[in-house]
Amino acid sequence: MSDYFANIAPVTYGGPNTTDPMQFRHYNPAEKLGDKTMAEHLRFAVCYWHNFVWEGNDPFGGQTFDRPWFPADTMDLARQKADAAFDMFRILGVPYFCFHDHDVRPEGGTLAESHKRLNEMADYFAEKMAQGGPKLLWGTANMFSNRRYMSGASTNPDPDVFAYCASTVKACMDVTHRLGGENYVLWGGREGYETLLNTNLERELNQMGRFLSMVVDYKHKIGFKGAILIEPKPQEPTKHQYDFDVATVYGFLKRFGLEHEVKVNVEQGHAILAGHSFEHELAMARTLGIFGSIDMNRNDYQSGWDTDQFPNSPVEAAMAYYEVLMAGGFTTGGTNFDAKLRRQSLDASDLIAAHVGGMDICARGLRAAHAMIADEALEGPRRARYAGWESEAAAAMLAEGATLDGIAAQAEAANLRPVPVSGQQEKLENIVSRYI
Ligand code: XLS
Ligand code: NI
Ligand code: NI
Repeated sequence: MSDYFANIAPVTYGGPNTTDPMQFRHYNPAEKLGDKTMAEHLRFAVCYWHNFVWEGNDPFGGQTFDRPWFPADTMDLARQKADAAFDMFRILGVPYFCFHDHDVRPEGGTLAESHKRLNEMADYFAEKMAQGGPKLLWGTANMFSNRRYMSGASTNPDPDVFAYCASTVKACMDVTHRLGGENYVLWGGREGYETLLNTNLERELNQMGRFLSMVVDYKHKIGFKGAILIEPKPQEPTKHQYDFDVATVYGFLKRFGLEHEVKVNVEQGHAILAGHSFEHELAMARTLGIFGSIDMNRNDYQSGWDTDQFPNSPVEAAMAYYEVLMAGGFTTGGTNFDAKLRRQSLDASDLIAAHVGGMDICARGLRAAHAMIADEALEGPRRARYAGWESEAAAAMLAEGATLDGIAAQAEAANLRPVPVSGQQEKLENIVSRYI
């Protein structure tokens, strides 16, 4: 226990009319939607890094937050940080959390010392998890903050960095496995480049492919049953990130024969930076068979960088959960809040209220999505739009044996004059609004 959240009671469901900012209005964990409860559908996770590590700095100014465990450079402070974190998990009643190695332990003077500290913190977590604390949705390695990674992690020109990364990822996978983690995430971090003038793009891609193949081999070697997830992001920190978006990642996985081994963790803010909507990225992942998990946040539409704000749009959440449900819902994945406060939100209660609001937005979105699917509110019109393809003649055009010149001959003989049909976008948007 820490006293950081001492005056804050566990958050409960107050119903749609509550005006208490520390109560849920929409997230009612035990409420059933179809055959699952809201908690089972959403599988919320709180992230360690934005909440307990980030100090509120931006490019023009340093620390604004004043947390008792800062600067967290001793194991003692790391444990204080963990105490506060697990208190917050309990107050929010979230079933999962996520962390990087670097979030939870101060780096040691040697690799071995760093791993020893990570394992000590994992022991500390294990005790707390056994006392009813949340489970681990995913673990990951921070291979982007330290200057040793400035030219890449597995894509680094220096083979020593590649080897250092192997040791780091192995240690993080071991800890994730030991804590019963349900996924292991690799976000590309510095896997990209600033300028082609100094970059051998072909070599770097091959290094990254080899590294990922070895990660997959190691997963099987230790019997880790969770999913390996890549988290696409198009820019920031490097100008050209190799894991640009879902489609790019799929091409990469195909090239290295890993498309049945690795899935994606899709983040709303990253989708927007890639010039996509969140639902586009999720629909793409579902279609390609690599949908895994989501990082829930929202991005500023004007800024051009990853603002990691808490979600506040029920329409965007509805469209996202629509795709999650259409993909069959989460299996090992979940909803990780990869979201941070604004740097002026100084109070412990801001951390709680931000998550309460975010969880409510997701619950609202989920509820709308679930109802739209049950009523076929969108699938009905969508099916009608493609109904022409149900005729035998139309289906034959896509069947094995059909040829371009054969179809051309038929089209010419029938003297086809296709009649344009309304796409009805506004009517469909109105349907979505009705469900919110
Ligand atoms: C950064 C990413 C990062 C990953 C985990 O933009 O979102 O936080 O989720 O390394
Ligand atoms: Ni993320
Ligand atoms: Ni991000």
